[in-house]
Amino acid sequence: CFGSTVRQQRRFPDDFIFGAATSSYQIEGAWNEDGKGENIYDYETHNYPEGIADGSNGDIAADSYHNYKRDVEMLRELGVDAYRFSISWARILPTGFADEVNPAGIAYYNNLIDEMLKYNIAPLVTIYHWDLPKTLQDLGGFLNPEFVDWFEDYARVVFENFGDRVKKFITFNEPREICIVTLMDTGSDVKDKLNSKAVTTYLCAKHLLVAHAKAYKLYDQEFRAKQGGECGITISVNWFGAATESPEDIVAAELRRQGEWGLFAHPIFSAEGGFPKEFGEALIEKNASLVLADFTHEEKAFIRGTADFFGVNHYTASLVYGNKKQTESFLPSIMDELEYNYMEPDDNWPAAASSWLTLAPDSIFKTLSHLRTLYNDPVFYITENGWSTKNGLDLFDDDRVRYYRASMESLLNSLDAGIKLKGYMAWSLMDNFEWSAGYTERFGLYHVDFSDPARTRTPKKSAFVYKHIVKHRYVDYEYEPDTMTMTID
Ligand code: GBH
Repeated sequence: CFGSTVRQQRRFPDDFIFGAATSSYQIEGAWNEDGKGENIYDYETHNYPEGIADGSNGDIAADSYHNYKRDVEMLRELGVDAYRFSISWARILPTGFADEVNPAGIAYYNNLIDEMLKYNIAPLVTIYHWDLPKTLQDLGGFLNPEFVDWFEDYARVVFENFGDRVKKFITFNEPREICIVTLMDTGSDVKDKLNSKAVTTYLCAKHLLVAHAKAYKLYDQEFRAKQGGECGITISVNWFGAATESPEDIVAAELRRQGEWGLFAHPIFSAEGGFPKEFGEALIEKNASLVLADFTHEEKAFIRGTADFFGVNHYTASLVYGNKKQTESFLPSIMDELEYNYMEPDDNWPAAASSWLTLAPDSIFKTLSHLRTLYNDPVFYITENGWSTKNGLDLFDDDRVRYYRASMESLLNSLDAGIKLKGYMAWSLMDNFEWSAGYTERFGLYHVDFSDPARTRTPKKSAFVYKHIVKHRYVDYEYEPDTMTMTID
């Protein structure tokens, strides 16, 4: 019953949006060109290179600042409908503040957007994908209550300049990673500031969510009528399943889900708003940090319902064991407080180059079904999903092909179940600076030669397979590219 003929009958609807994703710091380079300001990753990688696996940085990265036309050409080769990229805050607002706009920065994104629109490729713009202006970090970053206004001012500049052509905005990429994980393994300043105590996690979450809601309302009230687009947020939602049917495992898995993503999803998407209830209770028993950072009634109401869609970055899954404590805590603050239970992937799940990434069965479907029930059937986009291989010329990336095909089946399962899933963005269009892994882990559909000043991009086998799926709207397991030369159809 696993025959390819059976699977081939399942097709993606014509209006399902396929795309690919990147983020500014990971691809752009040109870190100090044409008036761009310094951001926290410039600062971190320059001052604490030991925190990056290969001591590298994003100074040049894939040099997309100079290669954006080639990037759009790659999107045309793939035949995708959309491209998700992010705006570098310090490139358009070098001081972080909106009173000084950098025309060269605005011009770069205008050129990129116009180039995409020439070929009917829709921009999906992430307003913030981790590269905070250093000036704002020096003022406390997300922990400063003023952050909400800095972000609203920045969002206004983005809507004003690009909203005539951009119809989908994502305020933040992965609040969990911003408030809990950011740079945690670089031994850095930013990490120490953000993670020294659990309370900072909750304060960060609170300010981030209020900032998101402010930007959403700004769009809704001042831009939507004339620009006609949508605004949402992207949260990293991996699947955390109970290891067994035992009550301990079930309770532990639920607590884990709420601590991993409920903290950020619940305030926006739940009917009651605020931090997840059980999670709050568990913490309040421990200490007062959540209480200190909890929302006021007004804030709860202000944040609730502020998303036209739910962007989900989904990569993997873990099994949670209620009877085993996590010995070494990966996320220092929040995990210690909650005494999170142990979790690990199933031994049988294939492992990627990244330690945290395995191919888990049908995990997109499991995740979306769960979210759909919890949050009253929202519109979803998968805004990231992808597989890492080790540094090297991995052009025949059959393990990435296997991962993408499995994801496609899980998307189809979600569509069959009636989940309002509108699109899928592969991470990533091309190899890029993989944060603390530097260039040692590669997620691209296109290989990038980082030793070549031209940063030549070469399609991998997965690019051909993805292109075939996008074009024919089904997964053909027999398909093999007959040449590794890409064309634009
Ligand atoms: C996404 O995060 C990011 O949005 C994107 O920028 C990134 O390139 C992509 O995933 C691939 O990583 O190495 O054990 O310290 C996904 C969530 C959270 C996964 C942090 C990696 C670090 C685990 N990420 N996590 S570890």
